[in-house]
Amino acid sequence: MATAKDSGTSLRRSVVCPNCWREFPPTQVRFIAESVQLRGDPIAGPTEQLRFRAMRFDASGNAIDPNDGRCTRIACPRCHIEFPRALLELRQIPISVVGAPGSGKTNLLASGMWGLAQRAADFGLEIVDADPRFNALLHRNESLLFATRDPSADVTLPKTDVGGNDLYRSVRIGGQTETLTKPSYFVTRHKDETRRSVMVLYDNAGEHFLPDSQFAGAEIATRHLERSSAIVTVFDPLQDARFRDRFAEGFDAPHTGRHERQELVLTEAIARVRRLRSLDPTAPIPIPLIIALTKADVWADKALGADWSELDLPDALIPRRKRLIAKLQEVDQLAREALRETAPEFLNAANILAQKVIFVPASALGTSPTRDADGHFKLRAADVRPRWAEMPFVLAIAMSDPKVFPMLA
Ligand SMILES: Nc1nc2c(ncn2[C@@H]2O[C@H](COP(=O)(O)OP(=O)(O)OP(=O)(O)O)[C@@H](O)[C@H]2O)c(=O)[nH]1
Ligand SMILES: [Mg+2]
Ligand SMILES: [Zn+2]
Repeated sequence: MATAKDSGTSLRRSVVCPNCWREFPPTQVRFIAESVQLRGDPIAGPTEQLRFRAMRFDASGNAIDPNDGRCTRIACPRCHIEFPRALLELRQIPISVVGAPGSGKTNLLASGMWGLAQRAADFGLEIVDADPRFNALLHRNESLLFATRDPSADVTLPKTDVGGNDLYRSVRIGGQTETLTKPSYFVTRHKDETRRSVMVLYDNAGEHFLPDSQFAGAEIATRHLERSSAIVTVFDPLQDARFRDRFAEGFDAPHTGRHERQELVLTEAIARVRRLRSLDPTAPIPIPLIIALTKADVWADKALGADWSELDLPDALIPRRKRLIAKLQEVDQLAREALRETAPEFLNAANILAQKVIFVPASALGTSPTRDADGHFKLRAADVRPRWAEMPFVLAIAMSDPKVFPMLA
């Protein structure tokens, strides 16, 4: 097959579909027809190009569709959803982003992945888009936050829909419609390693994680929890009255509804992990849990000390990793202290639910939306100045690779 020949690497023995989690050998992959006449697919839908099993290939190994079109795009044999060709060769690191509505997941993903693209080398990482077409939504959000020219323009990101085509794909399998969450894909490599991996990132509407979710398909839309190598749980301390009173008195910003019991979102997510993977319902899960304490711009100076995000890293790679992890562990302890005082049930839930838990403060925006003259909240482009937004994702990559980061094992 072209991918294998072109890149000089070999195909994996089996691939797991990042959308429906079917495991299949690469030889069963479907190609996506390019000929305009071959429109309509029984599973992907009438506006999609036909998916087919290739019988004919050109000299470079690309499939030839029944109308002689040259096809390079590939899809899953079960759900027929397209995925990047890199998945045929590289290990996946799926990362689920979990959190209550309005906790800050979408802003953290956009700001964090932007920050990681700028500063990957600082953390001994390389990171590139697996194929930008799949990351369009994330890139749109990044561009709005960080490439808006007019400094006073409002760059508020929209709330994540519970349905819709931007983030979800509906397919018809065996007469049933399934709505699956579309991930973003990045190829990552640790500087001193040759092996590359594909980081697969899932965002959802917070409503999908609520224990009593009224949304049909919430379980299917969060089925990535079955495969994730790490879970980033976004906890918004400002949704908790006790925390607000102690560390953010007088805080005034838009709220999409207060979720005082965010530990229930976490408990529900972990319950789904256990159900989907048939794990002991009482034992801590073996998947690393990274708790991103968001909106740190509002509360962290008071709760953790004004120097919480200062990071002076040495040049050499190994001491640099050690220093980074030492700093993150130090801040984790400070954050635990602040939570012990204000939201002990959340701290306890996290400790009981997973074997490896780390708390990391992060500010996706570095500022809160402010009220303008007409009373509406607005986020000015010029005010966006993230701090540590990439850290939860650095940790997710590091904790999925205890060989490279033994200090986290
Ligand atoms: N102060 C401050 N506010 C933030 C930050 N990140 C997000 N917010 C605000 O929090 C609100 C919700 O942010 P989102 O990223 O949309 O939250 P979400 O978790 O994706 O929400 P759903 O899509 O509804 O589940 C918005 O009003 C943001 O402006 C931050 O770093 N600091
Ligand atoms: Mg969102
Ligand atoms: Zn699939």
